[in-house]
Amino acid sequence: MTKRISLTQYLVEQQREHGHIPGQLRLLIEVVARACKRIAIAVNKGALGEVLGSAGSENVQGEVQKKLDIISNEVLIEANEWGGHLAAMASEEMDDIHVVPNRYPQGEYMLLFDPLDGSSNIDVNVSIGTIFSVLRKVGHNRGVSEEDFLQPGKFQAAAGYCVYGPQTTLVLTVGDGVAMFTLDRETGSWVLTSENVQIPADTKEFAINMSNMRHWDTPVKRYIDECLEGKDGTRGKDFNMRWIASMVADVHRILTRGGVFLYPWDKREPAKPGKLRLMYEANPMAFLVEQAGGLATNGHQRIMDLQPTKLHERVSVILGSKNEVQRVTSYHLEKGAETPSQD
Ligand code: P6P
Repeated sequence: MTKRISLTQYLVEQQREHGHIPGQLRLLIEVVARACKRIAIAVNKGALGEVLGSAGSENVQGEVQKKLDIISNEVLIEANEWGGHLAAMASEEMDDIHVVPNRYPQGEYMLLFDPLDGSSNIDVNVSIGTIFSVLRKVGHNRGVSEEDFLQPGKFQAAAGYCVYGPQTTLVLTVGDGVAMFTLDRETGSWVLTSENVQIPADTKEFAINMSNMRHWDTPVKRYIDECLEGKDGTRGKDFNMRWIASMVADVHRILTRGGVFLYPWDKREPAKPGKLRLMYEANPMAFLVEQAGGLATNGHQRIMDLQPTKLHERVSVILGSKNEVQRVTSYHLEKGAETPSQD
């Protein structure tokens, strides 16, 4: 039974025992966690809070922004600007990076986030979430540019998400395993409810948007066909399918009970390597999944080894139970790199 301690106590004890959560990183995580509580309150209001529906604008991806996308983005920016722990921020909802204003001290870290992932689910009351990634600032001058963010995911100092579902749960790694904290609404505290999370190496559950089947590359088609053949086919077992169309919710299920998640390159837009964004979706989720014993590749190589070239670049994502990700990746490698691996 996991000892029921607060997020603060967990971070203090992790620093005391392992020494890799410096003060500024602990402050960053606590500020992000507090911001997620505020986002949860806005999300939970739903129609009562006049926060549903479209904001009537588009983000850098050309996607219609929901009101809650913008609210969540503003909550994270305002919460993190003044603390002295950050040099700059980047968000799915902002074209350019947001450098900490000169009226505040700059810190050692840079924060990237998808403030509210799964927006298409907001108005239909399905789980959504906030995804965040923490990088260390390179160099020690005050100037920060977009290029400073373009670090492979393996250099992340921390990563996590908050899923706004039946429970509000914060999932976090600082490079020493994965811990989960459930929001106690009576006290307003994040309470440790799971640590050293481990993804089973095998699974009977895959997550992919089946409506794109006719557009898939052959390695993905081969893998899913084998799953659908069930116990009479080459896999010798039946599979189940889940697709919530909210990456945070699908990844949370995989961290909790195993599975494999695929959002691969497909032929709809051949020049695009995938739909999901490398810097603030794939990299943080890959960090969490690997810390929980799983794998995360783009079909050809480890996602966290990819050298980013653009802040909002997209990537093909295959992540989850180790043995399944290895199988899908081997099918891609057998076929050769026909599809672009990066933007
Ligand atoms: P589709 C949500 O918009 C998102 O970015 C991820 O959270 C999710 O996994 C994916 O897109 C869903 O995409 O094409 O199935 O709607």
